[in-house]
This record gives sequence, structure tokens and C-alpha cells, in this order.
Amino acid sequence: MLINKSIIGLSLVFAGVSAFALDQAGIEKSIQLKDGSTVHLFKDGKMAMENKFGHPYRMQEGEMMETTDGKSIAMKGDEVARLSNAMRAHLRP
Ligand SMILES: [Cu+2]
Repeated sequence: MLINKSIIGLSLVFAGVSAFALDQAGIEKSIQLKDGSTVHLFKDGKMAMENKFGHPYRMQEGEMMETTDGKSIAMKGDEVARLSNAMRAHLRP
């Protein structure tokens, strides 16, 4: 019971930090995908992937992704370094 509560609290804190970090990194919008991952769109049109555990991962250029509302998007760019740098910078105290 007590353990469950603290896990929920921690994940809320992380979500807040993450949203701020992504804003700072020049990300225009973030789209939720059907498999639980998120695709982040940078202002220059390139993309970066984040899995459902909040970790950046690689994806091939041109690979198709399906959004939660059933749309298909083709992967453009592979900005995994840019995304993970932004996340790491803002998680540091
Ligand atoms: Cu992708």
C-alpha cells in the first residue's frame, strides 16, 4: 500500500520534469502511439522516439508508426541523441 503510493508519486514528478525538458529542447509536439511509445516532433521537422518507460530509442527513417487515434506517420530523422541529452540535462539536480 505505502510502496504503491510512493511509486505513483515518483512517476508524476518525472512526467513534470520530462515535459519541461522537452519544451526546452525545441520539441514542437509529442504524439502518443498505439504501442505505448511517443514520437516527439522537433521544430525542424525531425523526430525522436521515446518508449513507454520514458527512454529514448532508435527507429529507422521511413518506418511507419500508428497513433492512438489510428493515423499513420512515417519516421523522419532519428534524433535519439538530441532527445536523450535534453532529458539527461534536466534530470540533473
Ligand atoms: Cu518513430
